[in-house]
Amino acid sequence: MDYFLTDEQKMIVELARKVAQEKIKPVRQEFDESGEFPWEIVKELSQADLMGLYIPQEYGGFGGGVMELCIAVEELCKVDGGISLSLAATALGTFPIIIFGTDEQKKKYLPKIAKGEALAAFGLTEPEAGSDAGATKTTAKKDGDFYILNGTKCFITNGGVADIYTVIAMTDKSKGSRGASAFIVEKGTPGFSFGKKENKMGIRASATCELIFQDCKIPKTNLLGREGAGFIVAMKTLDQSRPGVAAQALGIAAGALDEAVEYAKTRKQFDHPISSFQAIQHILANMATDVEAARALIYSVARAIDKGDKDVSGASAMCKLFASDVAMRVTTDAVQVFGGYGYMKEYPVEKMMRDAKITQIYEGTNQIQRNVIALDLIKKSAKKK
Ligand code: COS
Repeated sequence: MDYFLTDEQKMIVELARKVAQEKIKPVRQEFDESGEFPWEIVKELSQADLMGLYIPQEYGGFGGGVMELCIAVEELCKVDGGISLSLAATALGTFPIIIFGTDEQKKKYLPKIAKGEALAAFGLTEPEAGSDAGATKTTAKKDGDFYILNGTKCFITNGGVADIYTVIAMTDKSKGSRGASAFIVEKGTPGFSFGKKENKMGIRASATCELIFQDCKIPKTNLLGREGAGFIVAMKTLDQSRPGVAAQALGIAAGALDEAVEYAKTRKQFDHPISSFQAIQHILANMATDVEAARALIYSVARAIDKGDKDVSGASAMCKLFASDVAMRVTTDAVQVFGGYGYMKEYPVEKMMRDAKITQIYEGTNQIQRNVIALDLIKKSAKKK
């Protein structure tokens, strides 16, 4: 289908495809096995000017939006769903600064991120505050011109490798989620260290680790938005970033579909390529329909966000819910089309299936996405009356 991308967007797709095919594909298996962080690919993404796609031009970025981010992530994830997270997770950590940062904060942090000189990460999740983001335990106590942070964040993508962290902490526990605030914390700040690096099922080339704050003193100028607005900062950030996770899922699914079609054309059984059997054709047809439907939804929501639609919580959650379920179905079917070979590490589809799973979990489980969609639906129906 032709989604009528602009010439600039077509160029982004081409650039991302080139990096994916020439730089990522040859090393994807190696990084999956080692679980090392792919610094050499971050360099390639920076040199291709892909790290600043969604950052405004006045702060050194390309000046695109969620759509530009999504098409790049999709293209990269067709080849590898983990390596390109250096870009997508940086976007998640950067959106709070773009949406809520002051001009000074933007000038200080965005140009470095746009050039690929600094990665970012988003610190919301805690051992006891996953789906229940409002149950944050990390505290930020005001002390003159500073805040003192204490607590632990877990499962933080780009944890340890990022230089800039946007972190949610409680400034007033008595107010519940209205007592949360958002802060920018720089790597190297005394009292800020990293804990366990996670050994994951998939997206193994992305860095995931704990953030530990022990009397970590940060200037009050690092507060994002106003005190008490941290929960809203987190929710608005997720509204904007969930289409990016959906694009990751879409890329993984589209990559698996391509692999399955190629394999079905070459694999012979009963003297015929298995692509000639209707049983296989129907699997491929379902996979292709799923992929196209996910793409259509993601592109339309990304375009709506970029055009300034602020009422996107439900639609953004739909993107992630639908595309991640598609990724799981399509990659599982790709393994099925490959048969026994699909289960083996010599072929890429088993990794795609492992990489797909996380998209149903992070940035809110799909159960949480359904809650968000349903609440939005009910709220809007009440307004109509
Ligand atoms: N935009 C603006 N405001 C929002 C909002 C959004 N997207 N979502 C919620 N709010 C507001 C609500 O309107 C409410 O405001 P009032 O107090 O003025 O009524 C406030 O925030 C609290 O909302 P709610 O009562 O719905 O909060 P809950 O504690 O019930 O939590 C969910 C809501 C479950 C949606 C939230 O905790 C969530 O998104 N959890 C998943 C978090 C997540 O994605 N974690 C993954 C880690 S990040 S990789």
